[in-house]
This record gives sequence, C-alpha cells and structure tokens, in this order.
Amino acid sequence: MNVVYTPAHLLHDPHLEFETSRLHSPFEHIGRAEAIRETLQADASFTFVSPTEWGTDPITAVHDPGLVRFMSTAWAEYQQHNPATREVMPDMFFRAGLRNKMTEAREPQSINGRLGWWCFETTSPLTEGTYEAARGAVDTALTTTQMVLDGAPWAYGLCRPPGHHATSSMYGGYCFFNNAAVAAHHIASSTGTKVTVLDVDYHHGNGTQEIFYDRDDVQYVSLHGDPARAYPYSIGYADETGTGRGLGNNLNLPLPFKTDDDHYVAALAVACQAISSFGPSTLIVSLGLDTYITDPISDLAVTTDGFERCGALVAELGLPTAVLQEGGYDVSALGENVRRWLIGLRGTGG
Ligand code: OKP
Ligand code: ZN
Repeated sequence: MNVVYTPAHLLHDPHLEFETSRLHSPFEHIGRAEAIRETLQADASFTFVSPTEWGTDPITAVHDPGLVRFMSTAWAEYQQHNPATREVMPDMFFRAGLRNKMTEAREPQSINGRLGWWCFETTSPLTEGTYEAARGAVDTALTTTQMVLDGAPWAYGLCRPPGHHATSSMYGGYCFFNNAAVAAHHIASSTGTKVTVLDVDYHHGNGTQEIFYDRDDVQYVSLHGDPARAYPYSIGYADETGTGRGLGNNLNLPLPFKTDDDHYVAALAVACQAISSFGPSTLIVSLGLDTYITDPISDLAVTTDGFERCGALVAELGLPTAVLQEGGYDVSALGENVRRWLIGLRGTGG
C-alpha cells in the first residue's frame, strides 16, 4: 500500500497549547506523525511516496480565499506588530452577540483582531512554518486521493496537521485546512460522481460537516464521542441530518463513554449501511486513532485489534478508499494502531 508523506509537517512545531484553562505542551506535535512514519517504514508492505504540489485552487474551492490569504502571512505579520513569540494565538473572538441589532461584522484590520476572526478556539497556535505544513497536508491528501482515482484500491495519506475541524472560513481544533474536505470536493468536482467522507476520529468533524451540509454529492458520516460531553461540544448531534439538497446526507453517530470494540464495530456497521445506500464512487476515511482505550484526551475504549476489525469492515464496502490521517494522541501506540487499521482494510490484498 502506498503511504504519502512529506517532512513539511515538521514546520508546524508548537511548543505551547492553551487548553482546559492551562498552558501546556501540545498533544498535537511533530512526534505523532514521526511515530506513524517510523512504524509504517519498518513494515516492507508499505511504500513511501512524496506528495506532488497542487497549489491553492483546490483549497479555495472549499475554503474562503480570505482564510488562505490570512494563513499565508499571519505569523510573520503578528511578529511585526507584537513582541516576538514562537506561537501565535488569538486573544479575542468575534461572537455574533457582539453585534446584535447592528450591521454585519467585517474582518478587523489589525492582525491581532484578524486572528480571532479566522480562528474559533485557543488550542491551535500558528508557528513560523504552519502555513507550509498545512499546505503539505493538503498536497498529501490530494496526492493520496489521486492515486485512488487512478485505480489504486486504497492509499494512505499521513496528513499532519489534521483537518476535519477546519470550517469553510475558520481554523481551530489543531486543524488549518480541511484536508479530507479538499480531497472529497476534488473527487466530486473532477469526476462528477458521489463521494462519502467517513470520519472515525474520536472528535466530530464539525468542519467537514459544515462544508458539505447542503450538498447532494458528498455524504458525511461520523462516529464520535457524544458532543454532550466531547469537543467540539455544539455540533455532532444525531438530529443534524443535512439541509436543502443535502437533507439526509449527513449522519452523526454519537457514542457513549467507554464504547468498546464490539459496540464500536456495531456502530460502524450502521455507518457502512448508510454509505452503501448513498452509493458513492469513492470513500475518504478521516482516520483518527484517538478512540483508543488509553488516548490522553478522549474516553472511548477501542483496542488495537478493534482497529483491524474496523479496517476490515470498511473494506467490505468494496469502494476505492483514500485514508487520511486525523487525530490520535497516545503516541506510543499510534503507529501500530494506524498499521493495524490499514492491514484490516487491505486484507490479504497486499
Ligand atoms: C483534533 B482531532 C478538550 C479540548 C480539545 C482540541 C481537540 C482537537 C482534536 N478539553 N482540544 O479531532 O483529533
Ligand atoms: Zn480527534
């Protein structure tokens, strides 16, 4: 199986994260992707390939061009107007309630204000090379997807930073550009066929849901910790089913605390049934391994064996499948968990 990887992710290197009212070392760090790379490189059945460059057009096809412009210069611009820092984070957010009864808000002019305009939360610091790394993750996703469009039964993109929390006009949740959404739109727009994004990360992919919520050509199906207790808290409920032409094409399966392998696989079977009914040409998997039993920021109880069962169940759909990396924070087990999921997917197919 081909693995698409670029060292560009090393350029996104935060040392601080402000989360749960504390400043601490980040859960989302370069060691995650390096652990996956090392484990897959030690297994000769995986072949490493570098991504090709796709430019910004596929990104602005799903994101506000203003977000891409902002990301490309924000860190450097901030340094010009503030005391120098390694990480750049907003300290003001532009909530709708600030302007009740007034005209619509406009993007602030100052870089300090613009940060809070384009970002929705505090756990996603920008560093000097974040833009290059985020572009590399999108190139990885598109290169992986193109392999599948060109006839590979499956391919894996080692995307970092992850993408599924990035909305059409905001970054956050460790995510800057929505790698899976860019890839899904690329398939739909270049082939005129239907695509499903199956999101198995512990956290609901609010960005992917938002981007495709009114579309009839891209289905979004997600298994995740119930937003009643889990990030991103306000999105990911079962009654969010799509709108307009997209009505019925969004399926959320919120899961209870400590969901184990058997219950997880049962929920995944429900997801697969919905995917079969939609009838996509191609599948994109947003692969998060933070459903793992000892993940430090999550609370499900899936095991390494469970991940192989999940990959095998997804294989039964018989769809060309691009698997794109999202979360997973127990770094000691992350590489093996990815490997076993992919082994489940490819079965005895090599
Ligand atoms: C990214 B991905 C909870 C704070 C959560 C952000 C989590 C982003 C997860 N106390 N911080 O979906 O793995
Ligand atoms: Zn996650």
